[in-house]
Parts: sequence; C-alpha cells; structure tokens
Amino acid sequence: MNFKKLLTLGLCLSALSSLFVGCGSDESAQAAIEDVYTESGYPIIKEGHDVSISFFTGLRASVTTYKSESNPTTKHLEDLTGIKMDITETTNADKKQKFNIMMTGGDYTDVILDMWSSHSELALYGSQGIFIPLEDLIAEHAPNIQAALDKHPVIKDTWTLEDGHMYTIPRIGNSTHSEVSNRMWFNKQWLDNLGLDVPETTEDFYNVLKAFKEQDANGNGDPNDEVPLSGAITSGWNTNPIPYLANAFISCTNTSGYLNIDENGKVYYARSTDEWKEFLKYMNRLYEDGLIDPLLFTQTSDQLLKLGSHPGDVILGATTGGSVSVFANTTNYEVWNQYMALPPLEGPEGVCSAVRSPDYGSAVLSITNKCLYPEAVVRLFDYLYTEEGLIWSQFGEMGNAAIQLAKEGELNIIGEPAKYTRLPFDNVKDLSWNRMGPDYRPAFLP
Ligand SMILES: [Ca+2]
Repeated sequence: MNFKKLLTLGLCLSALSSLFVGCGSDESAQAAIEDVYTESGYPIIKEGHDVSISFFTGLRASVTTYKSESNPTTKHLEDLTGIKMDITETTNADKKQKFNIMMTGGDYTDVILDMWSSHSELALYGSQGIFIPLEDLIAEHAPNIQAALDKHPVIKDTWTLEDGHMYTIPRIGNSTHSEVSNRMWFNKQWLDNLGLDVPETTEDFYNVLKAFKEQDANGNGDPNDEVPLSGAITSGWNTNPIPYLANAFISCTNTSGYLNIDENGKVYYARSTDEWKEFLKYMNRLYEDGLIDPLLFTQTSDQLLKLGSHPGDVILGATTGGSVSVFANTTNYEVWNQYMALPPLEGPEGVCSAVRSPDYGSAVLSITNKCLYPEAVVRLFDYLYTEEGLIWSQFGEMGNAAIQLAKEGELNIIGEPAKYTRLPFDNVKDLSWNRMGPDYRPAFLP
C-alpha cells in the first residue's frame, strides 16, 4: 500500500467516522427534542425545559402587540402550553413585503402566521422544503384540527396540494355576513342632509354621488371637500368597488378571476361580455364627472382609512369594504355610524346580484424547516380549534371588557338562550389576538 492509498483510506475513514458522529449527534439531538414533550394535552412542554418558538405575523385591528407582557391571549397560551412565544410583528400594510424580504434573505422564523398564503406560495415554499408538510403531524397530535378537517373535506381538499401535502393549518369558518362581504358603505347622514332616498339602481347611485359632489353634502359650507366615491384597489378587505358595481351589470366574482360558468357548464370570461362593456361605460361616466376619487386606483388601504378618518368634517361619501373598519376608526362611533351598507344595486337591464364567497378556509399558519418543535406548534394551535380557544383568540379572557357569560334569561339573535354576551369594546386594545392565525368557527358552516 503506497502512501497515496493510505492517505485516501485515511480520508475515507475520517469522513466515515465524522458521518457516524453526525448521525449520533442528530439522533441524540432528536431524542433531546422528544424529551421536552408531555405525553398529550396541556402543558405541552415538561416542567424544567425552556422551549422558545419564533413567529412572524402582522398586527390586526384592535391589536397593537402580541407580546405576552401586554397581550393576555399570548400570556394565556404560554402559561397553558409551557412554550415561550417569540413574536416578530409588523403592521398589516407591511406584512407581505416584510415576509418576502425575510424569506428571500433566508433568515426566517419557525412559524409564519396570518399570511393568508396562496396555493402558489405554499407550493413554492413546500417544494423547496422551507414549509414542512403538516398532515401527519395534525393526524398524530391535533385531534381537534383533524376532526374539523374530517368534518369539512372540501376544506381539507382545498389545502392539500398536488404533491399530496398540506403546508398550512387553515383557519376555518367565516361569519355568515362575511359570505357576502363586497359591501358598499354609503353615507346615510349626507343622504338625509340632502333629503335624498337610498339609491336602488345604478342611475339612482349616479345621481346621489353627483349630489354629494355638488351640494355640500357634509354641510360645512365648502362645496368642494366631499369625495363622493373612493376605495383602494391595490390592497384592503374588499375595498375595490368594481365587484360590487359590476354585479349590477353581470353576475361575476373577482375571487374566480371573473370566470363564469354558463347554464351549459361552459366557462366564459365575464370581462369580455357586452354587459361588462356597459359596466365600463358606467364607470367611465362616474369618472368623467368627477364622482370617483382618482386615488382609488393607486392608494393603499391605510390611505383609505386616513380619508375616512379625516379630522374635523367627514369628507367620504361612499366606499366598499368588508367592514366599516376598512375606512373608519371603529373607536369613532360618531363617524362610522353615519354609514349604511347599501343593498345590491339594480342595473339598467335589471341585473341585481352580489359576490358570494363561500368559506374554503384560509392559509394562516405554516411551519418552516427551521422549527425544532413542530409537534409543539401543532399541539398549541389545536387548542384554538376548541370553543374555549376560539374565544381566547377572538375576544380574550371570559369576563373581560369584550365578552362575558350570558346572564340567566338573556336570548341570542334568534331567540334562543344566549351563551355569551358581547360588550362594546371599541376603545379597548390588546385584549386578544382578534383571530390572528388559525381557529375554527363551526357554527357558521353548513
Ligand atoms: Ca362640504
């Protein structure tokens, strides 16, 4: 055996031995991780172990921080599970951009929350191994999530990608009113100021916007400070008024990319129809007559909120949005209470329809390959699939300023004995997560 061969053999042996050492330490590291878990239930982490998990998420309305020092829901989840939640938070407006920068840089958190990921994003990060498959972890460690997915197979199918994996724990269960959430919020106070009726047709709507513009609708003596119709096309919860208005010309929905199915099962594009052309002419008329805010096409939802929260006189006539919170500060009851949700308008050919969005769940949690404790994450969020967990997420602690147990004899909206009483908590911040991340509201699902 010459020297060269010896050297090669030596290298091989040392490579092999380091491989064995590597395996051994991986195994012991894995065993150390397994050792922190309790058998099942809560707490998840055995006493005496420090487990910290990092999260990235955006702030929601009425939440200025998720840090456990200030947010009772985070504190409750930490106390319940024994997990330290290390939360990186950003404004809702910056959320997607900061997420993209974080992912591109490779220095991402263990868990991504409330990102409302698309299928293509899940497929992209899933195929790169950055988001890990969750279906087996759910089956093994999350009985409540698994039961919900079994009960709603459409939602399970929706979030199972072509490679057979689920890269998200979906939030399941919109409120009933969110099924038709392309709403036109319309200033009823201005209508009353001008002695006009609630518009029922597209022509009525045009006339009322024109009156808003020309007749000093807010009554402050300045005929030029009213913005008749605004919105935000590029961001925001249904702040784009096009789907609402187009549905007076042709039934259509932006959630299908304006693809419709005719009575013969044939797919067609709503935007290439004569009805859509009529809609465009109508929009053009609104625009040419100065009734549409030109900023509608470029401004962000935050700018819309500023317009609707204009200090001093109210200057916004109408906008679309999923709720009043998209254009007005909900703490300012005097302002948002001026607005009514306008029923669908009837178009010149008698079309009167609304966008309906059935709930297929939303991708609001993914676990990355940096996470050492995916089982802990899945077990933690399994709690939010219980009624108690949902209440903690949405309202916070029972008996706080937002929610309490109903008193004997109190009835709910359909006349049955009530379980809980919601309190007006407009001025209170940081009581809860305000439904950040996954949870389950089965009462609203068929
Ligand atoms: Ca005015």
